[in-house]
Amino acid sequence: MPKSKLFSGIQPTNLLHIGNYIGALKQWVELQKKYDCMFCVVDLHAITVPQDPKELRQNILNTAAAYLAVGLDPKHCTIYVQSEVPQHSELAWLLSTLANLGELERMTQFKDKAKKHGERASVGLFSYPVLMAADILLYDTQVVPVGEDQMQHVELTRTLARRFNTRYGDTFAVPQALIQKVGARIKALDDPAIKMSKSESSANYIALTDQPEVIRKKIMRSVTDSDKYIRFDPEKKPAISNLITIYHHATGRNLKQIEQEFENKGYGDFKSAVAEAIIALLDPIRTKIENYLRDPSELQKILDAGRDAALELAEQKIKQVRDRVGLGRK
Ligand code: ATP
Ligand code: LTN
Repeated sequence: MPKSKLFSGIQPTNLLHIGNYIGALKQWVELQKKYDCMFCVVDLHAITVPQDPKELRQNILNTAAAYLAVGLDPKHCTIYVQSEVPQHSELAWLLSTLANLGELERMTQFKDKAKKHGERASVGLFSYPVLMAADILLYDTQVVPVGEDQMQHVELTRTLARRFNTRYGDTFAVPQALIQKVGARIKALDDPAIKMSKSESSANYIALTDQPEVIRKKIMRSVTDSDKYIRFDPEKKPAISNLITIYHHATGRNLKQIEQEFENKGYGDFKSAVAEAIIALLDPIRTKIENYLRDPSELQKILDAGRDAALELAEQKIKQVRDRVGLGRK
């Protein structure tokens, strides 16, 4: 039996953070042996909001280095940069002719980001989910591991796949999202009402490359809830529940064990334990990222091979799609 196809990606917009790790990368590492995986650095998605070209180039390498440092193994998966495989853009255009304005207007990520950018929000930000659908459908993907915030985009992808198949004949597999239960959405350290995000201020997140002192400071300064108990209750105690979730992922201890561990202790003790657990988790990852970036030749080789493998698959698929739609000449 061939393995099922899996696709996922992260935008190279800034330093990756523990939200990205818990919500995405950690799962990827576990999934890479079970599925036939493509892990993409989605730079075309990153430019839907303004990016500095020099920083973008660096962030592409940083993101790829993080993929490898957390344990993605190019023997088991294809790691590559989205813009180096132009078929993504072509398929996005073709799918955009099937997507309608109403369904794109309902996307909550667009609504949130458009609010921030107002009249200057780009058309690309609006059609972002169509490009994401193209990424997924280009490889006949069956499984898409993402955080909860991306669920709506995967739903749209399914709709577009079915619509295309109905109109032009069976062409695309209809993919499924794979969401992790605890920690699908890590919250910002300075505001548990919003998700941890690399596009916000640095007090909001812990980057995979943050030094131990920085991690300690950020956790000790993170907001807490009104009473003094360490209890998992995301409704009434969103800040502490968020730290418990992070602690759970860093140590492997379950929620009950964690509540018991801190039953008679205060926020100070709890926060120190969380900080030390994160430091222990990130120490080897940070060192590996630094090593890959110090001499990027190995990283470059892996990305070259990934690009070539992706190009071959993408070209086969796009030929089939052009043919189904009736584009060009025979
Ligand atoms: P940005 O804030 O720049 O838009 P981001 O930090 O949300 O970026 P993305 O590149 O959009 O990161 O997402 C990469 C992956 O990480 C996705 O699978 C997404 O669902 C997941 N992810 C992002 N933020 C979180 C979070 N706070 N908790 C859990 N998963 C997250
Ligand atoms: N939109 C995603 C990143 C992304 C993605 C994809 C994830 C772009 N293309 C395809 C899974 C599959 C995000 O996390 N913001």
